Amino acid sequence: MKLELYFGPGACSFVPHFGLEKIKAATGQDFEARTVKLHKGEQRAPEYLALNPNGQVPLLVVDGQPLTQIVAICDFLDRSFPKAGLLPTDAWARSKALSDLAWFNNTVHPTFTHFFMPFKFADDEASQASMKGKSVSQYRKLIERIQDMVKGGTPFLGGAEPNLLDAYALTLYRWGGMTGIDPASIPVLRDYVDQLAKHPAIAAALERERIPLHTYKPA
Ligand SMILES: N[C@@H](CCC(=O)N[C@@H](CS)C(=O)NCC(=O)O)C(=O)O
Repeated sequence: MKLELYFGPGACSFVPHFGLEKIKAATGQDFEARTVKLHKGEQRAPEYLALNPNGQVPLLVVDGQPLTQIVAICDFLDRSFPKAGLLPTDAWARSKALSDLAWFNNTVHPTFTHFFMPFKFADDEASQASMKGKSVSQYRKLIERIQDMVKGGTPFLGGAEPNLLDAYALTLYRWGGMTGIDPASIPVLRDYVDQLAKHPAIAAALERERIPLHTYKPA
């Protein structure tokens, strides 16, 4: 199978990126990683839009066929490579994990988007500033809920080994630093992320994307 992942460094595409690294380690199935420079607008280039009309990452091209949306990509990777341990195998536990993955994707993630790209939602500066302020406080509450989820992990959301949920939690933690969330105020999540970063598949994806784990800069 030929797998090509289009990713933006530090973006939500980190989730399938981790998944593909874990698949490679578990099965030997390789993938090609193609960088999309989001800050340069490469996601809006005609050739890219032909593959993904949403103009976003991630995009997984499987034997020439494009697949978009994190939840669908994760489901495909897990079903195709069950030995990689990307999601639980038990039907109920798998659906619960997909439920959390969907919540990360359709609630936590868009809250950050309102902070990071307010211009997508309003034209005037006052509305954008107001939206950014509101989304920061909302995002903190959501990150605290993720910290609560992590408290129940053993030691990861995926159990003894990190799974796709852990890769998304790490991504959302990194974004939290950009919104001004001091890691010292979420010590359980910070320590969990530090542990997570030691896992070979997480470490490999962080290295290829050349991104720091902690993004918080005191004002
Ligand atoms: N629901 C989409 C969300 C994808 C998304 O928001 N991607 C962001 C990066 S995290 C992106 O490509 N943004 C660039 C843009 O919108 O111009 C998915 O699951 O794939």
